[in-house]
Amino acid sequence: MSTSNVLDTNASDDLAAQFDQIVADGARIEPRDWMPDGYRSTLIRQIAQHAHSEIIGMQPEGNWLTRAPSLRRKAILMAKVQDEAGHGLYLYSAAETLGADRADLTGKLIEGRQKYSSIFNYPTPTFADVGTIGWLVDGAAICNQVPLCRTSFGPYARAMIRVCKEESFHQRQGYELLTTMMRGTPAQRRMVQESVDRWWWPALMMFGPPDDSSPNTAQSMAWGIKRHTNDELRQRFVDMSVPQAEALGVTFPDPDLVWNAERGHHDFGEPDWSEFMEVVKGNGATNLERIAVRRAAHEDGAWVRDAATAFAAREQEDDR
Ligand code: FAQ
Repeated sequence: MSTSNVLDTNASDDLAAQFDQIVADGARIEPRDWMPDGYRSTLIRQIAQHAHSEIIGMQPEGNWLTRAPSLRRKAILMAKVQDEAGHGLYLYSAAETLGADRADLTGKLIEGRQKYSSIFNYPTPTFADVGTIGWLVDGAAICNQVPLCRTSFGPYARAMIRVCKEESFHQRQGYELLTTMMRGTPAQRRMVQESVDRWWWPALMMFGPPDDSSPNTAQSMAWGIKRHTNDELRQRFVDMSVPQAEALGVTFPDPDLVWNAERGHHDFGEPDWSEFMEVVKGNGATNLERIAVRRAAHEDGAWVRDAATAFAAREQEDDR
């Protein structure tokens, strides 16, 4: 081995040791720091999937913007859907600090080469779904994302702090909407229960496959990207949701859901993982529609991107 190769090996050993120490200390890796290629690509995969979910996640509730039952509900819903767009933007920016290109990520989403959360491939046929998404979908998102405020990559952790604050408001508005409907007519109460029946199992699937069939969890935990496993967070979500359902006056569609005093947790049934796999493969009820809407929005926005690029080029020209 030549002298320069020995020096290179020693230098990269030092960098890897520094990286391991930062992770072991629970401190943050920043974009300028050395990181293993697998750490970078895992983060780009997860952050991109997360960003795509926020953007595609505007559609199911956005479906109700033109038909919200009052001005107050419309204003709340509009603010929530706009917040999700903002979350997508923070996340794409975090991915860019890792060297990813935003246009490339958008292209991969539209071409079906990158995933987004399974939960957004279910339809929203009633206004109660707006409340249920806020309560259960944002509730599951919070459960998953609060630990990500301590994830080992600095820009992702910092983005999550703001996202979680906004998601808490989203969850409360959903729960408040459902509480109002539960105080309404028998038909409104039935609408809430029917909506909860449709969203409960898909919400549990948001946490990802069971730990024994999750290929990424072990390495992501070792790198401090994930702080808890998929099953740990799913259990936390079930335990959190049961008393909220009781207070609301609805039930979950799971005959196996029961308090287990010995474990200090609720036991619950197994989600239909074959349904999950089908949805993730693109065969859910609304996958095609979601991507078609996203593609159309991207194409309709081409003139804005062209104008912004032309303006930036002109500014540079003027500066010379
Ligand atoms: N849907 O090995 P794991 C929101 C994929 S919240 C689709 O366990 P990992 C807020 C996974 O990518 C929703 N695919 O993977 C909102 C992997 O595939 P790959 C977004 C899923 O990454 C509310 C494969 O299965 N939140 O948007 C799903 O360690 C209301 C094996 O899985 C986040 O993205 C799924 N549910 O753990 C917006 C949170 N689960 O890439 C609007 C950040 C797994 O190897 C309205 N992400 N897969 O081919 C995470 O915490 C993690 O990525 C997990 C998955 C936990 C989702």
